[in-house]
Amino acid sequence: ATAAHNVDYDAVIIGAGFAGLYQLYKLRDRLGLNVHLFEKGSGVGGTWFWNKYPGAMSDTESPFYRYSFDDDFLADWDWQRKYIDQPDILAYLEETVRRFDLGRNIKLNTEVTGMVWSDDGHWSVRTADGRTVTSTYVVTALGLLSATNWPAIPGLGDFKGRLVHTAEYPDDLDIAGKRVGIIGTGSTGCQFIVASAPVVEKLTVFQRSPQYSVPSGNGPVEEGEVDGYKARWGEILPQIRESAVAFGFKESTVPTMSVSAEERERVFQQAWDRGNGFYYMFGTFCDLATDSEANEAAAAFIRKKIKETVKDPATAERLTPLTPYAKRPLCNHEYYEVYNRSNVELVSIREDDTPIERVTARGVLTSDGREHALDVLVLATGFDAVDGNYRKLDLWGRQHINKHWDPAPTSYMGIMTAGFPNMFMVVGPNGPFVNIVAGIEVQVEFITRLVQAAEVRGKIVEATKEAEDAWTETCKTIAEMTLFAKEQSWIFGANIPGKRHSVLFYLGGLKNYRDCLETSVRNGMQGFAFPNETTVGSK
Ligand code: FAD
Ligand code: NA7
Repeated sequence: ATAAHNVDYDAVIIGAGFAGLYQLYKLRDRLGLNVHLFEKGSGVGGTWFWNKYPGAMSDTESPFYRYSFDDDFLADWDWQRKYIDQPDILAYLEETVRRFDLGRNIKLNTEVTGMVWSDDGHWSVRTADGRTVTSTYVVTALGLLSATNWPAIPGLGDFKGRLVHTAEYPDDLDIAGKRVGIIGTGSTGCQFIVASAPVVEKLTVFQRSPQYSVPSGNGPVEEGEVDGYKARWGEILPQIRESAVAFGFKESTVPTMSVSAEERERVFQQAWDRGNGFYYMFGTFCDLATDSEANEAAAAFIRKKIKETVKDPATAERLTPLTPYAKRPLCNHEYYEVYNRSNVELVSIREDDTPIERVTARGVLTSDGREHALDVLVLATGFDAVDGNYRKLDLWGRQHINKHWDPAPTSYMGIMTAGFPNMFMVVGPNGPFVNIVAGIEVQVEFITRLVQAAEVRGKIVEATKEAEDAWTETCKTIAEMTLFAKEQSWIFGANIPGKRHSVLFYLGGLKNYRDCLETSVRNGMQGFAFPNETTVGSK
C-alpha cells in the first residue's frame, strides 16, 4: 500500500505483547500495510518478558491461553501442565515472532515517549532516542497490567539488601537460602509466595488485605489430554467466543439460592477439587458476582477451607477475608498450606494491626517496633492498570490525553477515544473483562476491519463523542450491577493512591461485547466517523 501524506509508515504499533504481535501480523500480512512496531523492552513478550519472578504463570488454563487464529500453530504447539509457566509463554511468543517472521518490523529497546496528531491525517511518534517517525495509523498495544506500581513506602531507598518489583524482576537474583520479605498478596504475590517458600531460608509475608484463593488444580497434563483438545478446537474456539469470561468452560446459569444448602456445598466442593478461580466464581452458579447472598455463600465456603487448612488459629484468622469475594478471582496450588511451614511468617500490615512504619537499611520496621531483617525485599504491589501507560506518554490528539481523560478514562468499545483519530487501543479502558488473549484477538480483528474501512473511506477514522458517551454509560450501568464495583481493586483503578475509583472495564462478557462490535459493523461502522469520506479521490 502507498502511505498517505508522505508518511514513514502506514501504521506504527507500540508494544510487543500478545496484542501488538497479532496486530502486526494482521495489518502487515492481511492488509498489506507498511507497519513498524516499537517495544521498549529488550525482548518481545510484554507481560511475559517483564514478569520473571519465581512462580509467574497464567491462571487461564493452558489450552485457552494462546492465539487461535492459525490452525497450524494450534496443531503444533504442545503444553505439559494444566497452566503455562512464564518461561513457556515467553517461548511461545518468541516462536510467534519467528513463525510469522515479525522480527523484521520490530524495533526493540525503543520507548515511545510522545505522539501528536495532525489534522492533515497523520501521527508523529517520538521515541526516547530523540527520533520522530510519522504514520497514518497508530495502534497502542501498551498493556493493561504493564505500568509498574512502585509504592510510596517510607525508607525504600535506605534498604541495603536487594529491592525488586515482581513486574521488573531481574535475571540475576537467586533467592535460595535467603531471608526474603514480600509486600503484596494479590495474584502476583500469592504466586511468588507459593513458589519461593520451599527454597528460601525465611519468607516474611507483609499482608495488607487477605485474599480469597481457590486451588488451581495445576499439575501435569494427563495422557492424551493435549491431543483431545487439539481434536476439538473446532468446537472449543466458538464456545470461548460465545461465552462470558472466555475461560474455556460453560458458565453456570443456576442461581446460588435456588438450590439446597447441601447442593451448594456439593457444587463448591466439586469446583474446589477441579480448580481454577474463574471456574469457582462463574462455573458454579450464575450470580456470585452480582448477588450478595450468593457471593457470601461462596466466600463462606473458602473461609471454612482456610480454617481447616491453616494450623495456627491466629494465622488462619489473619488470612481470612471478611469482605465480599469480588476482586479478580485467584487460584494457586496450596496457597493457604504455605502458612503451615515453619519458615513462613505472616505479618498483617493493616492499619489496625502492625502497619509498616518504614523500610530500614536492614529490613522492614513495623509499628510494633519489630525490625524484620531481610536480604531481599520483593514488591508485588501491582500496576497502574489499564490507562497507566497512556498517562505516561506526552500524547496529544485534539487535546492532551490527561485533559481528555479527566477525571476518568473513557473510550468507545475500548478501542478508540474521541478526539484521537486513527489511534486504536488494544485492551484500552472499558474493553471486555475476560481471558485477555481471547479479548485481544477479538479487538485486533475489529481494529483490522476498522483500518480496512478507513483505507477506503478517506484514511481518517474517529470514534464519535456520542458513541463514546453511550458506551461509558453502558459500562457504568453494568459495573454498578456487580459487587466488583464495591471492592477496592485495580479493576476500578482503586489500588493507586490518588487515582479516582472509575469504571475501567466492560463487564458484560465477551459474547455481548462481540455483539456490540458486530452491530457496529452491520450498520456501516456505527459510532465511528470518517470525516474525509466525501473527499475521497479528490486528493
Ligand atoms: P503486554 O503484554 O503488557 O505488552 C505491552 C507491551 O508494551 C510491553 O512489552 C511494554 O514494554 C510495551 N510498552 C508499553 N508502553 C510502551 C512505550 N511507551 N513504548 C514502547 N513500548 C511500550 N491475563 C489472562 O487473561 N490470563 C492470565 O492468566 C493472566 N495472567 C497474568 C499474570 C501476570 C503476572 C500478569 C502481570 C498479567 C497476567 N494477565 C493474564 C494479563 C496479561 O497482561 C495479558 O494476558 C496479556 O499478556 C496482555 O498482553 P498485551 O499485549 O495487551 O500487553
Ligand atoms: P494487585 O492485584 O493489585 O495486588 C497488589 C498487592 O499489593 C495487594 O495485596 C495490595 O494490597 C498490595 N499493595 C499495594 N500497594 C501497597 C502498599 N503501598 N503497601 C502495602 N501493600 C500494598 O496486583 P498483582 O500484581 O498481584 O495482580 C495484578 C493482576 O496481574 C492480576 O489480577 C493478574 O491478572 C495479573 P491491597 O489488596 O490493596 O490492600
